[in-house]
Amino acid sequence: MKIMILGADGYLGWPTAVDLAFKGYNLMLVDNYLKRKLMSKYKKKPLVSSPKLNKKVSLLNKRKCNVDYSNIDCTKFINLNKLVASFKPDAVIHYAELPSAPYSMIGYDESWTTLQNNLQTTLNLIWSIKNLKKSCHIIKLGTMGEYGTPNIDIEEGWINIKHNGRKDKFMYPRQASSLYHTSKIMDTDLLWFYVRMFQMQVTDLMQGPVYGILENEFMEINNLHNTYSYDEIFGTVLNRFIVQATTKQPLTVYGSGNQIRGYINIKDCLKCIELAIKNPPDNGDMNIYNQFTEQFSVNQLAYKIKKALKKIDIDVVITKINNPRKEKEKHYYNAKNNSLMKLGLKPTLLTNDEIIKIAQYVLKYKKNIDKSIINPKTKWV
Ligand code: USQ
Repeated sequence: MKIMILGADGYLGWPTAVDLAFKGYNLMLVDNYLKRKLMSKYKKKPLVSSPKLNKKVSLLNKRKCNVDYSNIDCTKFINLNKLVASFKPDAVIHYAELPSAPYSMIGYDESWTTLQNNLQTTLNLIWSIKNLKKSCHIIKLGTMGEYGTPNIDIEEGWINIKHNGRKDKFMYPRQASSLYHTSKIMDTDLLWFYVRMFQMQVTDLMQGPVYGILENEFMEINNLHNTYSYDEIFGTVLNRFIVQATTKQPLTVYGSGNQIRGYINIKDCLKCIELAIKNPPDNGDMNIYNQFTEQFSVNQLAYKIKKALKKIDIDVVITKINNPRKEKEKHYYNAKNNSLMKLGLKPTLLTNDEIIKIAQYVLKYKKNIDKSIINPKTKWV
């Protein structure tokens, strides 16, 4: 099967490429390094740096993988259209979006860059696939944050509504709390519109905050690490907490810490991607799956880390700081996540061992940690 991965240099893109390459898929990796450029502009860096795709791909192909790469900018339609027409993918995994809520809230330029990059890439992909004149499954990484924190159960993508004696099925209401998350809502809407217009095949994976690293011998031996971010803009909460804990800094719980999210280990994210590849919707249909395995409040997460790391003699301090974001801190949260399990996902739960494994990885590269980039400076209002 020929698979194109947009955003193949990133935290999820690169491990996905390694995973699928060793499973024998024929891959085309695409990235224009926008995230690297922004990280360097805002003086942020990942825990361990890694080479660009040319080097990474040549190492994969030395191991008999079938992988090519291109560093085109997907916001330029001509480039993406040409690449799709020549590679003729059976599926495209679309990660090529700016993923940071804090980045999108810095100011006008950052909000526009997020909106423009994310929507233009999605629209260009839709039209490139339409021009291909062949069935091609778009697998788009969405986000649980599109739903926000409604006072009712969160369904998987769709909801049946009964109104004045009649009923119909609609997309579940979406109400995000950052411009980034709002750009993902607009993405979903675009895809759903064109599924109806062009009979496309789309899977939208509504992922919660992802954490951890892919333990992979090939990546380890060749120093081709995940881009594990821990800074205030590009790091997600669990990865940040582990870095704070291992450098003896207090875990920064924003506000009351009662905000609940659905979390997922990066290893499970890769399993979900393969399940999506193997279970495409019919033409003119859109699968929407909630991609998380467990729900916790930020406080519960912080205490889990404290408890686990005590076992390796790390004393964790937890502190509550003024919430730099505008989000509900006390709310109902009950999101469904049965679909991926029904397809075969066996969740990797956040056990003490899993937390310790991530901490041991971080400890190995402790000398690289820049403490000055951790504390939140970006405020929503
Ligand atoms: N939080 C803290 N302390 C921190 C950092 C975050 O308490 O030091 C809190 C936040 O206030 C929030 C929760 O932890 O309530 C999650 O924050 P996050 O930064 O881990 O996640 P978020 O900004 O929502 O975005 C991340 C990814 C994004 C993905 C999303 C899934 O950056 O790409 O779409 O997780 S979800 O949150 O379900 O929308």
